[in-house]
Formats: sequence, structure tokens, C-alpha cells
Amino acid sequence: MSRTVFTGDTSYFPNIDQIKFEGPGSDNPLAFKTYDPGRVVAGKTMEEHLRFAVCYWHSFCATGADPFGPGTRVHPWEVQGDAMANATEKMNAAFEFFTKLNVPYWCFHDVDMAWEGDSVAQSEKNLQACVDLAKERQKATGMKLLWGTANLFSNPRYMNGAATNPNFDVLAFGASQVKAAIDATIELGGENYVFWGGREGYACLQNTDTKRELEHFAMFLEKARDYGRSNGFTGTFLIEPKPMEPMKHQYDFDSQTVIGFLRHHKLDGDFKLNIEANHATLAGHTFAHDLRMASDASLLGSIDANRGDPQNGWDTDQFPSDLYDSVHAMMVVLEGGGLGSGGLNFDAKLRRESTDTDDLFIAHIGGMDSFARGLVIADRVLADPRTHELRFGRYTSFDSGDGKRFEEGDLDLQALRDIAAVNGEPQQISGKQELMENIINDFIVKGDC
Ligand code: XLS
Ligand code: CA
Ligand code: CA
Repeated sequence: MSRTVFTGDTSYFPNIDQIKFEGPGSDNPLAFKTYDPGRVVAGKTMEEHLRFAVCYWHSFCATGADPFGPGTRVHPWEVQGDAMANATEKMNAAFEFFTKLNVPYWCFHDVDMAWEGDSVAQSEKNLQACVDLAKERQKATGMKLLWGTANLFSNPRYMNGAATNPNFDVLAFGASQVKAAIDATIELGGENYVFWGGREGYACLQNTDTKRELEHFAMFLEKARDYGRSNGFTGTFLIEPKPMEPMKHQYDFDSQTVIGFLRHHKLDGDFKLNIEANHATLAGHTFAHDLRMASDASLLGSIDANRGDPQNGWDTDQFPSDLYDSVHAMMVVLEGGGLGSGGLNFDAKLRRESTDTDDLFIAHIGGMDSFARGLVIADRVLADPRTHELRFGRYTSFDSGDGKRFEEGDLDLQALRDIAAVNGEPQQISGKQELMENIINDFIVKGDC
């Protein structure tokens, strides 16, 4: 399905038309080579499987600043002086971009769209004015909101965290932003609401009451959940794990840590995980690992599609162009039955050195084609009987006999010992990792996608 292209009074991408599928033979940098929204793979269209979203913050707010220097991109939609005029032009640029790229979804933080007022009530009004505008733009174009969130990490008031801040007044202030952001998400028909606990953690273990902070964190999430549910939010609440940066340690370290936390506090009925590739690698895992852990727990909610750099130990948020990553990720997604109400949000930013207007399109097109190729190849790999055999055939000793009795809990430690005593040294069975890897490589090369 294609969305109605939106342009405000000023077009910010005047030389770019709606991006179309031209196929693998095309060398047009402004065309999809594989992503063909209507193409059916494994029973669903590519658009239905991949549910792409563009994020507001990296694409329309950030200018490429890093700790060593200011931004390198001047956004033509930045209007000096009037905050509402500025927000309107930024939104016009955003909706022009979304619809020309032809993605179905977008995502925002409260402070990406709106600006903070000098009181809670004024900030709420500012956000509401932007929500009204976004609602109009959504209606005019057919764009949908994948998720909304509140930024509880940039403002200096959150330097010691929000829900885990030692000062109750900061926690309450954070709650006011979350309430407004949930209201905005509901009003815009958002399918999910995200919590990324950027400063929910510590810089110094010795001055932190970690037990109390984690209890506050769970209580905060519980109250946010209750508010959302009683105000008509039927979507999924998502927690986005990340191990560190900006803090030395963040409580939502990785998939398995968050799963344990959600289950411990009985929040797993309403919350799932939003897995970001670069956060998984910062935690010392692969992207696919964190996806698999979430999927195994039936808690894979959504994906922030990006990648890190193997030589840099920080969150570089690069566009996802590594085909292995997208194949491995889509294998997990397909096996788990899809993304449900989640999607693939490009939480990715242009390199500081990429300064042309068309770079934003080229970057997203590359990310979308990577995941479309990942989808096609993953489907072929999974459909090959060797894949199933290599993964699940290794466990056949648990399908019957004593192995089955063990799984059913019928063998105690003494019984296991007696079986070992009778059976003796186990037969060596190869894991055949290289064969598994070769099969994936073969499908990548054979792929006519
Ligand atoms: C930062 C996070 C952030 C969340 C939303 O590292 O990725 O962008 O996705 O607050
Ligand atoms: Ca993210
Ligand atoms: Ca990130």
C-alpha cells in the first residue's frame, strides 16, 4: 500500500519523488532493490512482516553533533524564534519524508515534536498542540504511529535518573511527562508505548541504594500501565534494554535481565521488549541473541533496527546494512511468528560526515532493503529441512525413553547417575556449526533477491 505524499507550503525534499521498487537490477540509489511492499513471503506481504518505522529524533532533530564538535547538518525546517512555527515545519518535513519513503509507521519522544514549557501545564499544552497537528497529518496521509515515548534522560533534572531518582520530586516530574506522552500515544492511535531507561541505573554503586531504586522503577511502571489501561490504551508497553551509556550501569541491561525483572514484578502480561541491535552488542551479545531470548520468553515486542561498529565501544546507531545481522534477526522473527503490534523502527542516524539531503533517503532505503533481503533469505533458510535437522535433531535423545522421562521430571539425580553408570561414556555427536553457517551463506549467494 502506498501512502498519500504530504508536502507543506515548502517542500523540504523537492527533488525526490515517492521511492519505488525497481528490483535487483536497478542501480538507482533512490529506489528499492528488494523491498516491494506488496510482495508475499511466508504468507504475508513484506509491508505486513517488516512494519517499518522512521524515528523523529535522529532524522529531524539531531544535526550530527558529537562530544567533540557541533552538528554538520543545517535543517532547513529549523525556524528561528517561534517554537510552534518551528514544530510545524519540522513535522511537515517529517511527514514529507515518511510518505516519500513510503513507510507505514513513525515514532517520537515528547520533546522531539514539542518543546518544554516553563511549567508542567505549559509543557502539556505544547505537546497537545503538536499532537493535534500530527493527528491531521496522519489523517491526510494514512501514516500510523508505531510508538510514542517520553524523554526522561536529556534534561539535566534527570541526571540521577527519573523513576529511579533518589529525589521523589524528580520521579513525580518524570511521571507527568509519561502521563502526557501516554495521552499523546493514545490520541494518535499508537500501537505501543516505549520505556527506555537511559539514566535508570547508576554512575557510582557505592552511593546508590539499588534495591530501593529497582522497587521504585517497578512501581512507576505499574502506575504507568494502570493509567494507560484505564484510559483506553490497548497496545503493548515496551521496555528497551541497554546495558550502559549514558550511565555506567543501566538496570535494563539486556533481554534476560529485563525478562527476569518483568516476571518478578508481574509486569509481563502488559510489557514486552523493544530490542535494539546496537544495545545488544553493547551488552556483549549479538542482535539475534537478544531477539532470541525475548522470543523464547514470548516477550519480543518490537525492534530498533540499527547497528554498532565493531571497532567502537559505544552506541553509534548506524543504519543496518549488515546482511548477516538482518538474516539472523529475521530467522528469529519468523520462527517466533512475527512482530505482532511491533515493527522495525530505524533508531539510526546518518554519519556526521553524511551531509547531503538525499543521504537520509539513501540510508533508510539501504536499511529497508537489508531487512527485506533478510526476510527472503531467512524464509528460505528456515524452509530447508537441513536447518530444522541441524537445530532440533540434536535433541532427539529427549524425545523418548529416559530423556523424555527426564524432561517430564521423572528422574532424580540418583536415577540419572545409575543411567550413566550403565550407559558409560556418551557417543560424540558433532554440532556441525560450520555446516549451519555454510547453508546460510549459500542462500545469501543463491538469493535472487
Ligand atoms: C537511546 C535509545 C532511545 C530509545 C527511545 O539509546 O535507543 O532512542 O529508543 O528513548
Ligand atoms: Ca532505541
Ligand atoms: Ca541507541
